[in-house]
Amino acid sequence: MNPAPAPLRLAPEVAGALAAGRPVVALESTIISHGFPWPDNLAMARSVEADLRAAGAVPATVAVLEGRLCVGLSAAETEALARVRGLPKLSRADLAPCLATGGSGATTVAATMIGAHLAGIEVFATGGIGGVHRGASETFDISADLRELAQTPVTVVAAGAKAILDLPKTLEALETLGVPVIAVGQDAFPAFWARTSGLAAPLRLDDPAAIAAAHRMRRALGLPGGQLVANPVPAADEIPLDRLAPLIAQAEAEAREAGIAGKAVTPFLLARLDALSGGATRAANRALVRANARLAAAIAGELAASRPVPGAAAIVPGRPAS
Ligand code: PSU
Ligand code: MN
Repeated sequence: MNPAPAPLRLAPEVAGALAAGRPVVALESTIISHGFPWPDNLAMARSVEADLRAAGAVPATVAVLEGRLCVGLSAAETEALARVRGLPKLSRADLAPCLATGGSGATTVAATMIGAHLAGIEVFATGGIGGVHRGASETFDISADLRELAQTPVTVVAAGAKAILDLPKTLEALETLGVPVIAVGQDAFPAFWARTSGLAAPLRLDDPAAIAAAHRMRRALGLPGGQLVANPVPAADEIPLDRLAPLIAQAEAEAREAGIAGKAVTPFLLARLDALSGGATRAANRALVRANARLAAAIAGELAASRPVPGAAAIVPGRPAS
């Protein structure tokens, strides 16, 4: 028996752009519902969409609304998502049960990659991916985002992985999973609010065209999965690691004391750092998401420009003239 089609809903603007081969960039909804407080979350979502449009790409925010996997939201839907409290946070494991029961929820990096790929979108901009949490040898807390990057062919533009994580272990896990981790404009792996983690990035490509070519080459080789493009936070907005470190240590200690576990860990730590830094981490987070959107638009533009014209004959390798 053939499986039923996925309950996918593409916004008309997104469907039109994809059909015409114009650049489209996916955005996640967990960053709206769990990453920023109201009303900053709505302001952030609106500026990121505007940044994408200004750079010539169509924004496609992914979320589950009443049993449908939506790719592209109306302004009213984005606002409702930003206002509602206690929305489920959906990762790969949660997607099918939520859709099957007609539920609603916000998609993480992993679930957004799945929605983007089903819609035919190859580039996705966010803040920072999930990764291996500190203390993971005890808690086993490793984000499903890492495995998703290994299996779903979407290029994810992020400011590295969040500095609340164990970054050396996160890089090791990505290497094991065969995920290209590509720093942009520098050799170091960025640490979300800070431009550098002090760790070398495995790969570096400074040009959106080269990143797009590497994305295409992975497909040409028949390799599953995407790439992590690690774009450092703009220098004017960064919070250096030495200033962050004590705040992260305190937020972590509070999380342990409060018994925070599972999906609640990342939103708890982000909210505590926001308070402990007097809003500085939130301002840096907003700046880095916007920078990532601009880079993602450039990569999507390169992919669109290099896409074969619909209906054109496939290029066949020529025989040497005899
Ligand atoms: N980037 C941000 N803020 C966020 C997130 C990313 O700037 O809140 C979210 C993403 O949805 C990511 C999730 O997938 O945090 C990681 O959650 P976890 O550690 O539970 O996998
Ligand atoms: Mn987790």
